[in-house]
Amino acid sequence: MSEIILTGIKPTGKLTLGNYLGVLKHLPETMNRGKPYIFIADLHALTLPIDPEELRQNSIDIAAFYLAAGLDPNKATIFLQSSVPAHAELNTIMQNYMYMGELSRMTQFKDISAKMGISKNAADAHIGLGIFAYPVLMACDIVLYDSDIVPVGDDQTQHVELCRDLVNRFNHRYGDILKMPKAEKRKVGARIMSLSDPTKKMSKSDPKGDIFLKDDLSVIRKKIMSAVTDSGNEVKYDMENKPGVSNLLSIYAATKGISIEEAEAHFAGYRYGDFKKDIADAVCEDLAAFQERYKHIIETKEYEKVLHQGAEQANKVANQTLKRVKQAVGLLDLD
Ligand code: ATP
Ligand code: LTN
Repeated sequence: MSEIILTGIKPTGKLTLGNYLGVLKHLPETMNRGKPYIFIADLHALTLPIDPEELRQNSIDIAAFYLAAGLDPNKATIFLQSSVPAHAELNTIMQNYMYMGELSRMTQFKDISAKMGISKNAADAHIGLGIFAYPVLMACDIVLYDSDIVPVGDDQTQHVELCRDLVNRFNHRYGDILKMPKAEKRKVGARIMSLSDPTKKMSKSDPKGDIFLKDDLSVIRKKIMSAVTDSGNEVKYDMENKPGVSNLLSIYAATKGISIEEAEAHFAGYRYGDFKKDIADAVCEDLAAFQERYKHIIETKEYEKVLHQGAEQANKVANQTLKRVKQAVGLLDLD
């Protein structure tokens, strides 16, 4: 069955190995399954403070990374969220159908609020409305394209669940208007942890000695070789007691496209030093080709044409859904 597959990355910082192994590397497979819509969530990037020039550069980088990962712009629609106004317009409608209670329970919002030192006294907090309402816009991104499948890392599944609740609520009230999506999480690589603190997610907006996709290969190798391991000397997957070793095993398995058990079997009897060296070799080999393609795309500015073409296709589809929703809720259609 042909599926509609949609996902996005927000241009909030330099992309990490977590973004690559969790999502980017697997995007080309979506082209064999159905119709992919792959976008740059630039409106979402504004939910936290960001320098305008950095936002522009990060957005170009993500477009180039999508192409470098192997997405074919003739099979996948690749676009900027901000070049499809229907996202913002649907957001204005849908914000009325999501509840403040459910939004305030989202882990991402709670984590960011805690980081900004905000706890109970939200009324005094200098925290933008956008970060609170983040899942409303994300739900709009998803439903605008009648998406069936939303491939995301571990941290985003909660937002997709909220989108499903919204679809249920909206359809219950207005009939069968929105398509029900489903999150798809990878078995291996859905949550790559920081190399210096393997109890924390490897994250581009809160980097902790993490691997960036644009790092020189020599730097990547060095970072892997100095990754935190654990006491003992056995290479074994045990996230609770051996988070460092387990994370490195996940990185290896996700890079090679094998299971954790296969990775464990490969490293049976290895010492930590040789274990890390093998992982550094595997990651560098994979990223070398990816970085070459990225450089070429940046030089030729191939992404410009792709984003124009993508915007045109995305607008057509998104506007149809928006029209359907406007009619359903009772907004006058003067066409
Ligand atoms: P931020 O730090 O700004 O929240 P992020 O690094 O988490 O950013 P996103 O733009 O939120 O990146 O994520 C893009 C995609 O990459 C999402 O599907 C997300 O789940 C996935 N992803 C992000 N970090 C990881 C990670 N450490 N392991 C696996 N997947 C990840
Ligand atoms: N919230 C996501 C980015 C994102 C997204 C989406 C992913 C915005 N809209 C719709 C999937 C579907 C993130 O932080 N990675």
